[in-house]
Amino acid sequence: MKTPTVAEYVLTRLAQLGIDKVFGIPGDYAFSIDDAVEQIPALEWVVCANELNAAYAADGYARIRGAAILTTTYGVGELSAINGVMGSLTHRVPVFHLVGMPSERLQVQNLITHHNLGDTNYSRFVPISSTAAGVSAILTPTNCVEELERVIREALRLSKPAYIAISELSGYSPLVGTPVTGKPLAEIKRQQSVPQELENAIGSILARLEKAKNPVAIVTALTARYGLRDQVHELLSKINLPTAIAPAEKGSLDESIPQFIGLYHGDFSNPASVKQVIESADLVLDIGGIILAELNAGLFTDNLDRSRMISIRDNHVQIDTKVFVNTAIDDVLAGLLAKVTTRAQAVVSEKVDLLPLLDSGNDKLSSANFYPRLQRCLKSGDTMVIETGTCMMHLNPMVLPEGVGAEGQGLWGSIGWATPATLGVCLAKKSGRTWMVTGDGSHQLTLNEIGVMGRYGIKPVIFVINNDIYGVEDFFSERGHVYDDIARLNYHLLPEAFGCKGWLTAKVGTVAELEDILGKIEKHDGAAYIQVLIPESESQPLPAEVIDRDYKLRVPPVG
Ligand SMILES: Cc1ncc(C[n+]2csc(CCOP(=O)(O)OP(=O)(O)O)c2C)c(N)n1
Repeated sequence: MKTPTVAEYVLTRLAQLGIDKVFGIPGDYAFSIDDAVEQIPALEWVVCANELNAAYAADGYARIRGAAILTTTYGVGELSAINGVMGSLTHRVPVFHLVGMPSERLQVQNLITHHNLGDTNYSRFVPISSTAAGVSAILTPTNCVEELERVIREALRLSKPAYIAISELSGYSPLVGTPVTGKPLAEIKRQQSVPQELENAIGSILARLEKAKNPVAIVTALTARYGLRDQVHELLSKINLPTAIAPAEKGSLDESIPQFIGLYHGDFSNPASVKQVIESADLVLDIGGIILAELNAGLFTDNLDRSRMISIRDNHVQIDTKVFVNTAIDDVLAGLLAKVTTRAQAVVSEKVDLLPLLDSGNDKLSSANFYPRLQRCLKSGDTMVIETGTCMMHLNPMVLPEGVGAEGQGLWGSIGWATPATLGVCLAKKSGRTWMVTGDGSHQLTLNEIGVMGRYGIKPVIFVINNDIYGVEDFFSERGHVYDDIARLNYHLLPEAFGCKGWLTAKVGTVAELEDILGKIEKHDGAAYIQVLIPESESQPLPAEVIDRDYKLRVPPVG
């Protein structure tokens, strides 16, 4: 058998994880990687509109499949992707970022080439891209086998992106060493535990659970990142604790399970009773490790007593001031599942209900009448992709029907993420529809990915909430700034302009128009793209005292 080149080997090895798409943009320094993608039958190129979009698309794909491949070129390409890669780092999504660098021959001779700053500093970008990722390596023909195994192992262990730089010359060079054949991601044990710590952690959790009178649970997205959704559901059905999620964790749970009580979001919890249920519990079992960033904690209106919390994080468990380290989250969940005593069904005082269907006929569209109708369209197996902005504030508290997943980027919060992420989610899913809701301002950052969606024949259902402003910004400041006005586009004409074939498109302003198009979408086996007119006047500032409270925290008064 012919010895593979370094680039061929790296891509073959990554494909063995179960990855079948490569998102990116080619470039001359990356040709060895770009060519290898074309040559490996298990992989398909997805040529994105720009590198940032490609990073977002890879992030969306990896959220469904567990890992993704992104490829960009030296400097100009990798730097454009960084915001997206850091979003993956924040949300703990393993994306393998392959970057083609100038050849060592050029570097050694101190020749000045393009994508540098007119100098010969070829090590300028490596630290930047490495920091954005979390795990990194520069591969050569002789270190490739070992270094790649380390990078794969560490990226999966930490659930973080990896930066893999390969020079043009190294990429085309034959591999030195014995190739490794890896397992699919689902069969890999990603973290190991120290047995004694694990046993002690599980024992302590069980003892606390045993004593607790009114315990509750919080589940975070980290569990999904480690592929533990099913184990979490199984555990919850056994321990029967009333369970909430915080906004950034939307999609971590099937919201139809009987234990689900809603959104824990400080004073903005939904239903409002969730705040009281969670904060008055004598034990909060935090499965995944809640991150109390201000937007995840109701502008810091949370009041979680650490001494009453057990946090099961990726590789440690914290119970008040006791910390158990090297306890892999899958081992902790498996141990609990095996040993926990089944508790009686949790009493859930208030269930999150479907949103009420308001208005009819020629009534103008508003958030209050749009979201309830969208909610009723979702079916088991579907995924909702949620953009940061006003739509996220409506969609996070909206309960999802059985079997409906959700993906959002509420912690990193880089607007524009959702459109390319939808491309990635669609290409990763094997069944079910992908729905996406975005504000118009966010969509303008990355809407050129619509053309890519058309090219690859995916079938998302896209709603562009058109209020002609950066509306959510008004919640946190006064209304009427010129910098919150945006270009007014005829969004529903874009799919045609971008060459998308067979897309259902419409611009809707009344309830009747919305209901008509939703009926058509249900019957349509194809993509849909709907411009939804929502009045700008909905975007009113939050009450002054709420904003003030937030500002005081950010800028403490002097004296
Ligand atoms: C990349 C990036 N740039 C800027 C921001 C700041 N920002 C947060 S939300 C937002 C406006 C979103 O407006 P739009 O998508 O129109 O949604 P709306 O709230 O109006 O429904 C902006 C500019 C950000 N979060 N990310």
